[in-house]
Amino acid sequence: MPKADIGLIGLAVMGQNLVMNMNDHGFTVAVYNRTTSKVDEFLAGPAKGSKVVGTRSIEEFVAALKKPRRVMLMVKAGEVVDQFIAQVVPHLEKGDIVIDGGNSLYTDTQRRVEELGKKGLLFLGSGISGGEEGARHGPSIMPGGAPEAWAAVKPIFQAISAKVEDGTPCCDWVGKGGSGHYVKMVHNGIEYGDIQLICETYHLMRAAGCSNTEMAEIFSAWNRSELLSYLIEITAKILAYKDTDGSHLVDHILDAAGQKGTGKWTSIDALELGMPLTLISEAVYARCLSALKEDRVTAAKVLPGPAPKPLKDRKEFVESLRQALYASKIVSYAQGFMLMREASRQYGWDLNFGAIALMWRGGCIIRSIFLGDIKKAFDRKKDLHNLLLDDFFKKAMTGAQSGWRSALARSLEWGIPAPCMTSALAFYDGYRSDRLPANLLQAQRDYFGAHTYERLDKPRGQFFHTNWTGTGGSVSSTTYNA
Ligand code: NBP
Repeated sequence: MPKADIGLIGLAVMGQNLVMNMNDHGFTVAVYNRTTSKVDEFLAGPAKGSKVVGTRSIEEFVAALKKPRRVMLMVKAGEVVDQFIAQVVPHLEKGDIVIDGGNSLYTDTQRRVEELGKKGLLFLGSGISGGEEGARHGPSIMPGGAPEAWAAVKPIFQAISAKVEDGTPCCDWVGKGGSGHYVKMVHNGIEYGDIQLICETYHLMRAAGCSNTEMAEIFSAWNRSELLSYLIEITAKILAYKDTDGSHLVDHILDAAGQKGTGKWTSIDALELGMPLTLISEAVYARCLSALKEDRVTAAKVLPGPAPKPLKDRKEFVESLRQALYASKIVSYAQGFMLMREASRQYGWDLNFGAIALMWRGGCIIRSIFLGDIKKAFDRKKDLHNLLLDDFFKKAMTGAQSGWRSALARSLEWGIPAPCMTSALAFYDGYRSDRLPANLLQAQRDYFGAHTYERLDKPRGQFFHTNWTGTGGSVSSTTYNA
């Protein structure tokens, strides 16, 4: 007799913890894993004494599920997801649901929703964030795909997800197609930005002579301000953490960053959509540059640059860094929401931005008090065009601006790179400029390639070409934007 409410394939760190979370909330979960010995280890270990049903073949796994069957995959993204879909689908019936909870590329999800849809099956691509602890005690869950599947999955997902203070789950319906994985992808991109901003702050504080212990205290204090967030909290703990010999562990860690691709995907999609996602892209490049450790060690011996100078007032500098971090973070989120707004428009998803801010408010790696402020901004104005134009954030930017500029002036003077903070300020100054030098740029394009230009004194959409040299023709190139 089938008895499991849901089945989960993939018993690595995320899968195991999600299963135990579902079990704690009263759901019976059937599990399967390619290496079936892991099923036995799980049943004898973390799942001992639980209602979890272990299975050792796909047939046994599917047979253990109540109808409509809910099959969740928590496996390595990419081909492995397609392989498991191919194995499971022959055993499913119309109306059954397949959920991919891994970090899949949203275009793959889009394709899978369509392919399974043709077979009468409902596919969901659901981003899940919060790492091991989130999976176990309440992650942020971002489901999208076949809308008909949502009602059958909602009770389980909302029960196991994180909750904000008033009990609202950090899980809501995102939208059609690949939108759930898209929103998770942007979440990860924003995470790249947040992490890099904190690292730049740390780099500048260290250059100013702050010790690890002082920095741990500063980040702890900031975690009681508008910067309160999971990433600031763990940064304080990391900076205070001592190795077995009593020295600070952070000083022994190699400065070469890893990455698994979601930041890069976000930047690539921003380029595709023509959105200026400068901060997240800089964060991806900062990881790439850090990974060139050997090159940097060589260059450090050869290339000259300035050195940090002693400060008269370190406290004031630390305060300016706090402002730089806060203002840059606002720009990063403004850019992230700009990207999702454009994606929603171009891909036809009708995303609910307030709901997305709420989903990220708890459970996930970027959880913060700040996301509550973003939610409030979208509550004030559902179709808010840009976060920077909301009164709360406008005021915050005004308050943080002088510190932001002076902190970055120091970074330039001292030769300490702060690519994300600097690009954030360049974006801010560009976004608030009613005139940029693109008039000259358009003239250059028209000069060398007859690419045409629009005029300030003529309606938009009317294009002109000038025979700049007197020797060119009057034929212009076709006008389009890639
Ligand atoms: P992994 O991403 O390490 O995947 C492990 C699972 O994939 C195991 O069940 C493994 O089976 C299976 N697998 C692999 Br690897 N190669 C396979 C193959 N060729 N054929 C069949 N199965 C294969 O686990 P995870 O870290 O728990 O993450 C699961 C998903 O969730 C991923 O998409 C990940 O990106 C995403 N995610 C992870 C985190 C996190 O903090 N780790 C957070 C949020 C989302 P085996 O046991 O037989 O090798």
